[in-house]
Amino acid sequence: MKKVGIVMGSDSDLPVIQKAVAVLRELEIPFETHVFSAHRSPEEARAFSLNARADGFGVIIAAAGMAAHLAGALAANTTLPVIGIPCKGPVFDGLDALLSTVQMPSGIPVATVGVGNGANAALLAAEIIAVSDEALAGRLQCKREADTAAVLAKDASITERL
Ligand code: RP5
Repeated sequence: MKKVGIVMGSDSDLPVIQKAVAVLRELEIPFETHVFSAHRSPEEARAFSLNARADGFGVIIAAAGMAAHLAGALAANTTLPVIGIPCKGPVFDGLDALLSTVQMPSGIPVATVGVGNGANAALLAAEIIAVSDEALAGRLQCKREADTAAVLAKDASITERL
């Protein structure tokens, strides 16, 4: 199976990445994590992205905050799908990173999930890989059904309590 490459701009983004890692582990998807910054270590970020397809990756997840260039910078050097996770910074509550990540000019797309939503980034990565992997598609379907059952259990519990 293709690996998911997870890149964070700083180790301070780790709490967001941990949500993605939990989902990838649950779905038994191989992944590799790195700290590469579009600003602080641009050569390493570029090399990772340039080599990602040859290195066995199928999707890249990129998490960054503030002037969040990371997802776009990685996308510039690969035709693999890149999923951006905007992270909250000390001001603007993540709106700065959201706009920086989602507002890519035409030609270099970044699929952007909600601020801090590592779980959705991993699920989207899984859905992309599952296009050509029936076993993974089955695990995704099971997870979807389990998540629905959990919501229905909450419905029953609230109705009973109130
Ligand atoms: C971004 O700047 C990182 O992705 C992080 O979200 C933010 C702050 O980084 P640190 O100053 O905490 O290393 O590049």
